[in-house]
Amino acid sequence: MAITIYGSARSRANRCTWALKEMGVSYDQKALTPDQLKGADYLKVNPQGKVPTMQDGDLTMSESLAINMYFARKYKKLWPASEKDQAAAEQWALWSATEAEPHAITMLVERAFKPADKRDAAKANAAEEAFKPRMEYLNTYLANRKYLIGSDFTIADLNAAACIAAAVPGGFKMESYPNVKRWLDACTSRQAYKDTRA
Ligand SMILES: N[C@@H](CCC(=O)N[C@@H](CS)C(=O)NCC(=O)O)C(=O)O
Repeated sequence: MAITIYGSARSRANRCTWALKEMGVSYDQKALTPDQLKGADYLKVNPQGKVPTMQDGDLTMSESLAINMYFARKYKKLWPASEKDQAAAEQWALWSATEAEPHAITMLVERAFKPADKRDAAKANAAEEAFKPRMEYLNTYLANRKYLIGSDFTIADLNAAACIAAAVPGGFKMESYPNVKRWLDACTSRQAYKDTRA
């Protein structure tokens, strides 16, 4: 039975379809209108009324980064081999979700998504200031590394890049963090990423 991903390409569902494309796994994608997102039918699938949700047989999951780690384990793709590196992949996913993404999303929402007259510049600027030390940390970490774990692109890179990339259309100047920029460019120039966003 095919995997179903609920959520459009403009939502966080695109990071799950990015992972599936990297792994060569087919899927059905169901985009939802705002009404459907909060409608009774979808609330039975995900009572939070959020996307993405993933269904694989009798398994229903939310949380995009956890969904991607499920895929990596299940298909044995992009999943580091050693227990130590698997722990690092989980560490990077949690760091991305808690330390990086909230600030990146705030910049994106307050500088690009909202209509111009509804944007809160002070909120966006505060998010930018909070994001800077996180990018400084990542920039130092990546100084002598091509990817986050070992020498190959893994699910850790995919999850972190998906969260951090949102800062760029949010007006964050990644050029000030050259190692992050090099790494992010390497991740987002992958064909599967481009296909997901096409
Ligand atoms: N931590 C969740 C966040 C899910 C989330 O907030 N998704 C947004 C779309 S990108 C959503 O469904 N928003 C609708 C709402 O909050 O009502 C994840 O990574 O999957």
